[in-house]
Amino acid sequence: MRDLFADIRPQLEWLQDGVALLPGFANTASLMPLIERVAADAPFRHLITPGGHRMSVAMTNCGDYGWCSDASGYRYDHIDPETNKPWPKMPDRFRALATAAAAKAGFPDGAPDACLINRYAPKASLSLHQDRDEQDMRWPIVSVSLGVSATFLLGGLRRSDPTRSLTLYDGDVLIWGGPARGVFHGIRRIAAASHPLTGEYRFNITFRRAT
Ligand code: MD3
Ligand code: FE
Repeated sequence: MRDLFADIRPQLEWLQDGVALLPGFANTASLMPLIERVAADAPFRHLITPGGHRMSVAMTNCGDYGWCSDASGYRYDHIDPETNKPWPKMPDRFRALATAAAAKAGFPDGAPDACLINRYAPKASLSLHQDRDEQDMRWPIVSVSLGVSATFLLGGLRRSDPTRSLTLYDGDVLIWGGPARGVFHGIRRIAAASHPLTGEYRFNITFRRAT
């Protein structure tokens, strides 16, 4: 019976408690110019972790708060430390996408005030971590994948919990709420590949409520 649906992607799939996938929900072709506009004012950069490592993922932010990392630690800041100016405004269409996706997964209220944009070149990766720098854990995290696909590692609440991998494709949107908010997760080394929209890159946009 199940194989009859093997060629159909559902509109919303619960991957586990608190994790919803909206396959291909985002119109990435229309999002890409908005990313470029943000990056024109707040260029992508490789942050340094508190442990002194240069991240292989390049990052920028838009919205009222941006995620920052340096020798002193992780934080959300209204000011971009590279430009000493506030982060670029979050495009209205970014906010509309994030709130629409959250509503589909059962979060009808609230809106993001922070938006982190990650850029992965071939061989870039993001090691297993939790996101715990946000003050508001009621609104979920909404993530949007663009361009080259990636292998996402989904673990549990403890670092030692087993992980499962899933492939994230261009346009996929994930919503992480409630019990899933604190799970360990990461991105495997990106393979050398090409996508018509982004070339060799993968982009990921995460929407959060930082305050
Ligand atoms: C689960 N980004 O920016 S998105 C991150 O594809 C991050 O760039 C990855 O992990 C990326 O922190 C993964 C999916 C994601 C994002 C945040 C989460 C999953 C999450 C926060 C809590 C639990
Ligand atoms: Fe994360």
